[in-house]
Amino acid sequence: MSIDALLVNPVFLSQNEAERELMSPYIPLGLLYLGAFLRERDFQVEIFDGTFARGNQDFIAALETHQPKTVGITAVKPNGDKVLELAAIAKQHNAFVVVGGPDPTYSPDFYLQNPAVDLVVHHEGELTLAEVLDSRQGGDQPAYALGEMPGIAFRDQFGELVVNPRRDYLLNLDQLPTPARDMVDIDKYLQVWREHNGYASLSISVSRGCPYGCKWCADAVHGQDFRIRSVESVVAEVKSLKDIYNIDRLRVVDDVDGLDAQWIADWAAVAEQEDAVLPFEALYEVERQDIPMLDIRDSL
Ligand code: B12
Ligand code: SF4
Repeated sequence: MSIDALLVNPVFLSQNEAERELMSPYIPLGLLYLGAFLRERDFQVEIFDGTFARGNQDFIAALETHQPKTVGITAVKPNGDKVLELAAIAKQHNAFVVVGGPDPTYSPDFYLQNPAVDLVVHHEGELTLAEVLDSRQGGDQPAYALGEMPGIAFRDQFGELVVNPRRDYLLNLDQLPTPARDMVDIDKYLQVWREHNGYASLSISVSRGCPYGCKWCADAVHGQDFRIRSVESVVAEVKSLKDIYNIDRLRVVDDVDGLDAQWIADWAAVAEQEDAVLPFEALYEVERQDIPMLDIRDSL
């Protein structure tokens, strides 16, 4: 059976000594958001997670099993070459190859210089990837046929790089489905965390965007428009992570947290009411002197 899309996490513990030394593998949350969003729109979608795979042979087996029309690979800078290696394998299996995530957002040219990559999706990915899959249904057209669709980059008929403007950010994050954690082997992640760190942690995203605009990071994937989920939706997700996976800690993977002290206070209050309290770690803007989050966290 040929599925619509295979989403790929190119981080292989088996091939990455630095990650093996840490042994704190994080689920590919961006892909799990994309997976949930596509599934909700009735696309047939699977995830190939390199984390516990033996090597490229497992990726090839996934391509042969699923015969995906589109392969979508997520990329950060240190994985760039690995992403291109997997893209070439996917291309040999006749897939339309899309690359997305932080590094293709910064450097679409690095990926599109390689003929194995058909398309870059830059910035927030849910709406753009769904629209790409929709537009390509029933056809084998080249990437440039997608024309002026926002949020993409491709090579035109003459091989020149075209980067379309980004798509507007999603304003109401509560409209997004919960990340499809069932699409990866969560039990294995938790087992590794417990064995190597003595506790089990899973990641969660509470907000998107960061208003600070530090020079080296000014064009972050989720932009400068800070958007935050409702306290209720976050508490419901944490409660389900606690109940289903029995985790000990949370890693909040937002660009920046603690901007809105009232939101943090409300989160703490509702979490206590709903028995959804867990220790967490998060990123905070380094020059801010007020740290309301730490007081509240300590009081839990
Ligand atoms: C949390 C975090 C971590 C955590 C957890 C990472 C993880 N694997 O979950 C830890 C601490 C482990 C970490 C490690 C590293 N990180 Co980090 N991290 C982040 C942070 C703050 C949030 C990432 C996140 O989960 N966001 C939430 C999810 C929902 O968003 P997302 O992943 O971006 O996915 C969306 C879009 O990007 C897009 N998308 C993503 N993939 C794909 C794929 C396709 C096909 C499509 C269509 C779309 C798409 O759609 C998604 C939904 O909208 C970002 C900052 C940022 N703004 O991106 C830095 C960031 C990604 N990290 C960065 C770096 C450099 C690293 C390290 C290399 C650091 C180091 N030197 O070791 C390592 C690499 C780890 C690895 N092996 O991959 C850089 C990457 C820069 C670059 N040019 O690539 C960033 C952007 C920080 C920065 N501003 O410099 N990181
Ligand atoms: S505070 Fe962090 S996420 Fe925000 S712009 Fe600066 S480095 Fe980027």
